[in-house]
Amino acid sequence: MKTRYAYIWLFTLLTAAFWITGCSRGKQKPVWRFAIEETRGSVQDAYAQKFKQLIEEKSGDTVRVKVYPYGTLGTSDQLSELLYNGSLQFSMASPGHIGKMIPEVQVLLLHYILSDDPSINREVLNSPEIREQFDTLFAEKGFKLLSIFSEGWQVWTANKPLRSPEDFEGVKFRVMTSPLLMAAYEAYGASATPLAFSEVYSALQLKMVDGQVNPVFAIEEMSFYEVNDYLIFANQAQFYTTCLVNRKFYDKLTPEQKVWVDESIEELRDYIFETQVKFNEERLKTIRDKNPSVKVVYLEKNERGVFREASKSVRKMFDEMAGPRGATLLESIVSKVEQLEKSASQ
Ligand code: 6CS
Repeated sequence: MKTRYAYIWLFTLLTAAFWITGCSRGKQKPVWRFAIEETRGSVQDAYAQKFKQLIEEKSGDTVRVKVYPYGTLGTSDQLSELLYNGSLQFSMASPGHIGKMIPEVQVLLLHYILSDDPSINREVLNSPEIREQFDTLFAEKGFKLLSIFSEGWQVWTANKPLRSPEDFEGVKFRVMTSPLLMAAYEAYGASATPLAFSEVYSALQLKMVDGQVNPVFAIEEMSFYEVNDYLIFANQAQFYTTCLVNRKFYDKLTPEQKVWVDESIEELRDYIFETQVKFNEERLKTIRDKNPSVKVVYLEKNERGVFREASKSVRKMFDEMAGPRGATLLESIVSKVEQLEKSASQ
């Protein structure tokens, strides 16, 4: 752990030195540093690589984007610190981790709040009235929110089927580090254990935890299917992440550079939606090929209904943790989902 902190400090110092020497001489091509919370080949990597390609093209190769995959700089919490202090210019920040710093964004972790239809959710989370609320919350912490996007359904993995809250009794279940996620799984009867992403595989292997939750592509990428042989789809929530830029850095960009960033983010919207669908479908096949003893369970409507009921108590906790602005955000999301579902059914 000490080594990790020392490395982060060293990275910060080297970055500062680079900017002071390189930029003051005005000779170096600027490097925009972009950290992701996942490894190469992941959904976040696809996003960052496409962003790199678009920025480098739009800038006529006058700007370089360097992508740092998970494991090269630190945990999600450490990436947020580096983004905050300006050592990184861009970073992914999942609500399951950054929710400790901005409690209101934990709204994206609540179960059975959004629609079963991911394209409706996409519209909801991109609607101006909801984006405005998120934008303010991130801006107050020194970040500019560039996008919120889904990485697919959150799928439970364990060594037994989890079809009811009774099945969760006594199950040690790994969650991301947000307190709301702990409450969400404790409401189902599990004993929730917050851990960094990098620690999950060994925790499962050493039986410190019995199960965890992540999208299919991440279950494949992190090899969780080697240590858990049930994949359970309860469609309780999708995995959402946010793409952030350091606000001071963005504010100092030239109008032209801001256009490159804004246009690239806009162009990434459809690309990443389609990419995550493709990755999750393909990787489910890969998991089945690599571990034929994996069993995939899709919960029935009535089984999901039981979890839906159990999840309701967590909304009160969210109100307590996230206060009035969190409550307003939740209300806006729920009513927008209702409105869009209604018009889709007409
Ligand atoms: O479970 C986690 O901690 C991580 N899961 C994904 C899919 N992305 C980043 C996050 O940190």
